[in-house]
Amino acid sequence: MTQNSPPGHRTLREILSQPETWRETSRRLSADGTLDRLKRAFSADRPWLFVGCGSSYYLSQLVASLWGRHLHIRASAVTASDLLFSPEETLWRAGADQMVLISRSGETTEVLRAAELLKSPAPPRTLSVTCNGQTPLAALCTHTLALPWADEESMVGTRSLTSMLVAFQRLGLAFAGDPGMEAALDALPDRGRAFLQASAGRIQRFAEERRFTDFIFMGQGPRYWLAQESALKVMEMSSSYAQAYHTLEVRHGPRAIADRDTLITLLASEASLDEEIRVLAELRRAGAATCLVARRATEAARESSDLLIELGDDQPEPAQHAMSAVVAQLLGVTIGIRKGLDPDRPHNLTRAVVLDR
Ligand code: F1P
Repeated sequence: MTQNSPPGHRTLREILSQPETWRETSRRLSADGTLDRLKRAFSADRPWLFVGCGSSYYLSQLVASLWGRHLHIRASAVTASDLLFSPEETLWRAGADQMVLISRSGETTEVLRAAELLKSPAPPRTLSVTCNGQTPLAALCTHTLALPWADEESMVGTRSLTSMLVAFQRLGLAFAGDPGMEAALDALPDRGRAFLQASAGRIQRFAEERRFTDFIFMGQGPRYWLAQESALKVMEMSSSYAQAYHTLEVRHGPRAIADRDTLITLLASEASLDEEIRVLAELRRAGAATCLVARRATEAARESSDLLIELGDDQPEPAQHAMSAVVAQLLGVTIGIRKGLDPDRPHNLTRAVVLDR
């Protein structure tokens, strides 16, 4: 790729390549025995602590939430900085002796420091999950799960995050089998490709045609962490102001910013669909534009949204999170380009935060 490629070209290409990286992730992890190896080294019966920064922190929270909710594996997550600043309290709260350090680059200083801290006095079982196996992080951990095929040329992480999510979903299933979820992850690459064919153009056109200055992403349960990741993508790629809330929390103050310059995106969950759509409808009546990502297009879903993205209702919900994450990636890259920015080279960002040590 030359330096002269059009703005956002690389990022967009990587966003659209995700179904293939999901396929590769599932194929490699079972073909090379990684899942069996990790299943033998770690335990589903002991608590886990996930650690990361930025997108890797949101992924940590998302996976901890999904493992607990669907697989009954006890897991929690912290930022690397919280572990560094208050290690005793953090480790006591988590009660974990299996640590997962997530870093796409494997170079983020805070994560490296956290891995160093965990080595003493008694080294626990530590798993580094990264898209670059040849990093200092891997050297500091007892085990490594590397997904180099999912790494990006771009600065902003897109397919790396969703592919690490698929890897964690596969690992969770290795511990606590769920045939329905296994089948849904097998089908995910084809579903993802069909989803992009049906929805990518609609999301891009919507983001090109409408002008927004503020963005709110809403979700409940695990989707709250997807909402955080979504807001970060829009911030990074389009230098816009984006926030994330638990859906029903938006009534408790944030709705004050809802007007015609605000885009509010709901990542809806089936269990709370009616309640969440009520919030979305209220915000639309307050003047905001609304985007709804949901399993099915009910009448209320259609009435409350300017852009409705359907995921399909014939797959388990956790198998759809990777596809849900793509919506904000496409919004971010399209809005960044429309604002005259280059999402391949976001303002003030580096690929990883590497500090003087
Ligand atoms: C973590 C991270 C990214 C963010 C930014 C700085 O990177 O916070 O999520 O987009 O570019 O670094 P990593 O530890 O996952 O490599």
